[in-house]
Amino acid sequence: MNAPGEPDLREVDPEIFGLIEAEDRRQRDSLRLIASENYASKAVLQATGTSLTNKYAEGYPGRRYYEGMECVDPIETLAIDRAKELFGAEHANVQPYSGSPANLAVLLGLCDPGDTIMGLSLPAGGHLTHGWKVSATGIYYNAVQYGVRQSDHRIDMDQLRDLAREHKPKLIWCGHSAYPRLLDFAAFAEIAAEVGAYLAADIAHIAGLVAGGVHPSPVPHADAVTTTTHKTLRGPRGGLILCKEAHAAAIDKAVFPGLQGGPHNHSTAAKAVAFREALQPSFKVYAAQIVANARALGEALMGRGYSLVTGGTDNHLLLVDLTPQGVGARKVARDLNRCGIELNANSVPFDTRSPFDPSGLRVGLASLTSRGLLEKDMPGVAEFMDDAIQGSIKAGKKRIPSALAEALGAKIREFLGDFPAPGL
Ligand code: DSN
Repeated sequence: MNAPGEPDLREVDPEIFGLIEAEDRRQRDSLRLIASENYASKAVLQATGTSLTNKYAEGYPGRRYYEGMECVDPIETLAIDRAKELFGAEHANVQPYSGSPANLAVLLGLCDPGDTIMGLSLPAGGHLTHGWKVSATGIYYNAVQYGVRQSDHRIDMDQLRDLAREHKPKLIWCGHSAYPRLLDFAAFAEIAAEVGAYLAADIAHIAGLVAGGVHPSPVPHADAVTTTTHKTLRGPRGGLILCKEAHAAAIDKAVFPGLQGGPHNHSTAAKAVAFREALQPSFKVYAAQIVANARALGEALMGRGYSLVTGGTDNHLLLVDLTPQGVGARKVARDLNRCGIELNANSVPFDTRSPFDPSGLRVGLASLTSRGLLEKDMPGVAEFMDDAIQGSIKAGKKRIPSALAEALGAKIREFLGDFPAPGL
């Protein structure tokens, strides 16, 4: 595909080439437990690195502002058709650059600035774009936040109903970035209908589980559904909006020209590939395995004395609460990274620590499941985590000792040797 004699990346920019190679190695050698990440397949990565990046395509298939759409139009149409088939949706917009622009587009399409919206608060496991005060969604809209119950850390549907009756929102968000239980979309829809609000579901974290049939789908219940395509869904970095046909024109207009310019066609192609992969029967097995692995890791960690928010999980993630250990999670997460265990510190519900050094560790199983790990492998993962957490706690304010971090890192590399990293 190169012009004759055209040098490749290694020659043009050895510095960037070297850093990309190092990142490949890091992803191969680490226990990747960040709940919002995954390994995209080789086919998805191949579609991403193509000539499609050179092409502008403002507009929608058949209605563009540029010429030369012979290939881009069918690519976007395939992505749309596959997204609709995968989720059983009436309409799909595959152009959002990621999840945050997708959420903003829903607000732009269905609400007016200043309207009241509701969402699960960030400390309770919600997302910035569901109306948190520092996000545009909390600045340009009157955001009311609901939470989880103190008693069991499950979403407080009674509080949601009371707040909805009091504030009469134009739109209610359901969805999360750190909540380990199933969402009852029908119950959300009932409350939204009672107060005349739109229901928008952000399934960024669980889209792969919904597509794989192991989490209920919001599509029959919600006016609009947004997702990223790169988490449990295993696609490229990107976003997607599904909606009822009645909202299709408003949503499309909000994405373009409301918020975005030309779609990223290389990402659209890679989304189409990922949707095709997710339509295969093997994806159902994969999605079920993610949940089985998360449950097995949760059991193994609880067996080692760790406390989990809500006492377990129904989805791909666990929130380990380090409050009983009396330590902040930030330093522990950094020490784990030094050992080759990659996760993030996260607030737990009613956290008494600051969001910069919260009490929780968020742990997701999509990436390890993509490498082929099964329930039987989870006690080993728990042991690595426990050794690193205990080493970090013992080191107090100091870094975990290098000798321990290196020894654990070597054991983890050997352990992962049996599980090839897709795409790399
Ligand atoms: N940043 C993503 C996450 O980690 O959950 C959500 O946007």
